[in-house]
Amino acid sequence: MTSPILDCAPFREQLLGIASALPEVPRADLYAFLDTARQLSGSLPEELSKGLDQFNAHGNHDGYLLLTGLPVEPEAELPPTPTSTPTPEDRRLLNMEAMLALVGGRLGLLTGYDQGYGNRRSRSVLHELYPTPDAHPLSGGTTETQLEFHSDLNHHALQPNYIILSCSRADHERRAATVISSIRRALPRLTDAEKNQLFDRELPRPVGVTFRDHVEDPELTAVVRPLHGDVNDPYLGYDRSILTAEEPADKAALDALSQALDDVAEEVQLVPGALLIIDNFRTAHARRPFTARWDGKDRWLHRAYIRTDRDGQLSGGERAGDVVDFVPRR
Ligand SMILES: O=C(O)CCC(=O)C(=O)O
Ligand SMILES: [Fe+2]
Repeated sequence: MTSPILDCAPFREQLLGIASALPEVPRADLYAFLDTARQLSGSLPEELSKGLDQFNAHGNHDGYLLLTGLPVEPEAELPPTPTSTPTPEDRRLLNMEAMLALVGGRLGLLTGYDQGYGNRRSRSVLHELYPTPDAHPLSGGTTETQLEFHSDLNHHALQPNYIILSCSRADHERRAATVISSIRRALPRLTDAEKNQLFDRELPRPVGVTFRDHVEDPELTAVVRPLHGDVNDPYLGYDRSILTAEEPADKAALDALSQALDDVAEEVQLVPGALLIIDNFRTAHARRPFTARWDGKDRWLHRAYIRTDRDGQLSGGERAGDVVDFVPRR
């Protein structure tokens, strides 16, 4: 089994050189920034290009690719970890934002989704994840509670293929591991009966839970299929905090899936200079609790969602930087 970890320390200087050709203020003209990143991603170091293309074409057993040793700024040169959104439009490009855009540009189109938690509406393409004092309990801004297993936007018809998280700062105590469970690893732990029960089984998923004030109809539901796609190599649609079933057979099969995901969970510690690509169709992810200190040095990740031309995500004419409305999966 090939390792899901690729050490990029040998390419640091080369990557810094490529990043220096990117616009200095990414949010001043995001389309232009992302177009340039996409072009430049054609000339990434060969070993990195190969690893990304291979992962994009076939996925892997672990459901993620972790790049380490990327050229993050020295701690003293980083601005303080943000404490509120939006990101100032004139903030200069950070190295780990550049890495996110280059890697994402190689894989597909960076895409924003109209979403939010409570009244914290977000339509951004380049996200920031940092501790937030009054975070919605299902958001990445949480700290003291575990963020439970989920795949991002699994009830969205245009669910992104990949989530990329790049790290400028880790949490002080290095407790905030990202946890990933791959359906390719979990599937052999399910019986045929459980797999049959979950495959293409349509479970209603209330939309208002995370899209509270952005949908006209508060009763609106989407449909989530816990296993779907290719019956021999299925995709996963899962959210431990939200997805429930009424029928005993569904409940039992979901419990078995939940246990299997726990059994195969792998922890990834995001440290400065690390970039994690999560296969959002083949995994569920979670995050361990940690403690924020509010000293300007808290955990700070950059995140983007990537669409590819697979699974009905693109219909032609889309650009990196587009923001899509909420479309419930049916
Ligand atoms: O903070 C992390 O490591 C993951 C956060 C997450 O799951 C999310 O923001 O969707
Ligand atoms: Fe997530």
